Amino acid sequence: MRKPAILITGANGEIGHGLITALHKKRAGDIITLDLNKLDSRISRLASEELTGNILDANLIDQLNGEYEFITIYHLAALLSTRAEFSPRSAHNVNVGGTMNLLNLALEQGKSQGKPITFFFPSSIAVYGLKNRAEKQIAGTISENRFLNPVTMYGCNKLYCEHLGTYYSRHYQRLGAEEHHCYIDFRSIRFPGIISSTTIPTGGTSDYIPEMLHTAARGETYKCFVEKDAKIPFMTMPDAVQAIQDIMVAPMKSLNQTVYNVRAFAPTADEFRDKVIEAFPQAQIEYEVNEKRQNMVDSWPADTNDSAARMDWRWNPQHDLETGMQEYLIPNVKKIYS
Ligand code: AKB
Repeated sequence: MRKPAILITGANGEIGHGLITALHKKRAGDIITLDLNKLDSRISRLASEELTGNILDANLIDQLNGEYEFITIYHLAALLSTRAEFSPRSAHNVNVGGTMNLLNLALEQGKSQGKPITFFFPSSIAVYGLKNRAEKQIAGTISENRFLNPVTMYGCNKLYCEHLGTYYSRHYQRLGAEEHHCYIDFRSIRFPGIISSTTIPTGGTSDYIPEMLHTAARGETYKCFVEKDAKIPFMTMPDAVQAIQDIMVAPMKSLNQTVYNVRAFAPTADEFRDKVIEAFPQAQIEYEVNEKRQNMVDSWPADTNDSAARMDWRWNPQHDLETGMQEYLIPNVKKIYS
């Protein structure tokens, strides 16, 4: 008999840490994790089974299909934007090839269980592409259907996988003899930059904000790789994890789309710097701009419109910049680094 379970790929990543903890607390069911690296000791005890392996390993995916009856799949594994620009081909293989493997696993599971498997896919503001700062200025706050011209491999991957998920969910094999059945209930969120008090991102381009905070808390000098007026949306990790849980429990009929923007605040690099210095007056935060990474940030929106998420599944962030700093980020990073 296959065991009912939840699957989380990329479980050792930043979102993985927060999501496992939240699902375990909620007693959501047995959690099976799959990651290239062994799980961090802070979360490994929360997993019912921890698999160290590669989402590109088709045999491993088949083995999972044979052993478990997945109720929900959280497919978090991905190479982030900066890392992807250094190795576009492996980013495509992991981000797109890996997602195809997990969508096909969900399809097999849905067919054998005779009902749709709920599938969560973390997308990103990187799906948007603005030509330059002037267009970014004019565009302002962007809703889901505009400026979908990604200029990074990561952005291309995320946008294509959004379409793949919608295809598998709503249009799979439309010329097949069989009438279309929905075996995958695909739900996706376009995340802004995310700031965690307990983990630091690797390989992203929105990393300048969490790096600035954690470096200051460690009492070290931080050289910010974007301009003072660089601006994109952000949210705290608890809000990111809450957004995932909220969209995944929303009734299917209330969802008018498969992909949603979410955001909480959008400070410039310098506005965030001021907040960090308020909390750590000794902090040394300088600017050493990396033009190429600056261009990537310039191609992303200054802010996104999340009214669809608020309407369809009552998304509502707990933290704005002030409360995010005072109630969550500062107290926790002070505890960690003191
Ligand atoms: C990145 O910077 O690559 C990610 C993202 C914004 O999707 N954090």
